[in-house]
Amino acid sequence: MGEVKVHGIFAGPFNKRVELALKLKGIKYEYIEEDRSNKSDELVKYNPIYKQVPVLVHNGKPICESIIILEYIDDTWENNTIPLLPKHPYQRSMARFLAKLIDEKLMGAMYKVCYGKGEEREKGCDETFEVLKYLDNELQNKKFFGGDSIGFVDIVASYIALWFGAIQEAIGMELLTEQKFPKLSKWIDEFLCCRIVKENLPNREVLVPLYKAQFAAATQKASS
Ligand SMILES: N[C@@H](CCC(=O)N[C@@H](CS)C(=O)NCC(=O)O)C(=O)O
Repeated sequence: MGEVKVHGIFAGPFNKRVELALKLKGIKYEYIEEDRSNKSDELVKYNPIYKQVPVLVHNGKPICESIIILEYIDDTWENNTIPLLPKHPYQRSMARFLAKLIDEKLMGAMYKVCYGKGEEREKGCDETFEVLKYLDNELQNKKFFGGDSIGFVDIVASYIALWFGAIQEAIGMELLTEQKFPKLSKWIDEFLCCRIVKENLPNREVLVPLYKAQFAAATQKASS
């Protein structure tokens, strides 16, 4: 197994993906909390371009970017557990496509919803609905995106299960409703009920004030 370390920040959606994957695989790791305003020398050394968390350090070698780290974890510890990514090449590609859709399209759209005004914000809402609808259809009658158990896409989509709801509450908008997205809503309930998820993700009640403060600071900065 070797020495495994994860650099993260409290309640960070990207490092929580990595931690969830390690927990699901039963890999022990040391967690190193970073301070966003005073990043450690190790973080800057390990991720010199982006200087962001998460960084996974395995036997002294750093790996950056949450999705790349998830694939590394799956490839490195493949013997002892259910794989995170499907084996079939087409399904693997689809899983990677959905992960990219969440990270680029959905998060980009939510940025417009949170920080945009007027038309920009409306565009953000439309784009958000488009991705959520796609994901809702993608679930078909499966319990998880990965089938009967949590897989790669479920871990990436933990952002939707938890952080998305907290952001909605913080900005006072309800975009993901059971009526509009019944399958995705059911998936959120199933996902958040899993022991490993409950034990390792932060409480929504903790996230909402953090986002409220973040949005209030951005509004104040924009108006000053
Ligand atoms: N695409 C990256 C995003 C990582 C990211 O945005 N990390 C944030 C924390 S949630 C960060 O380190 N922010 C600090 C900064 O940018 O200064 C990934 O998937 O790992």
